[in-house]
Amino acid sequence: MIIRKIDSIRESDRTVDTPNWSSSRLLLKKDNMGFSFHETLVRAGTETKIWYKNHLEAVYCIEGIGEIEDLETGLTHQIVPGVMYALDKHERHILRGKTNMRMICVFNPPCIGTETHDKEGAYPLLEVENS
Ligand code: 9YT
Repeated sequence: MIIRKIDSIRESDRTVDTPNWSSSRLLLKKDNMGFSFHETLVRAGTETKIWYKNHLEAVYCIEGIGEIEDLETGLTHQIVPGVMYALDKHERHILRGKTNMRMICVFNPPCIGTETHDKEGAYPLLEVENS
């Protein structure tokens, strides 16, 4: 069994910090669960264009208000606590934080630890565990 507290990883190499968001990765590939499990804090007033072409992601909002614009359909969905979205078709999207938001995110295949968005808004498929 794995027990891990968010406070113990916020200042560690399991946390990736960017101007728009910070992601603390509670479970990574090396934890051998078949997925990675993150707490993502999205900052108020930010807009992030994302395309997880190599991953599936499910996101569950537990705090804050924002929206996701699906660039495949042109539809925009409000994100509030209790709303989940799943990018089951690798949809390109824009995530906007109206307030600070706290989201729980699951990635398949699992992240290995250091991934941050490339110029397409994607994470590469990394093979080597480096954290
Ligand atoms: C919601 C979202 O995709 N934000 C970017 C960070 C990502 N969730 C992560 O790596 O935890």
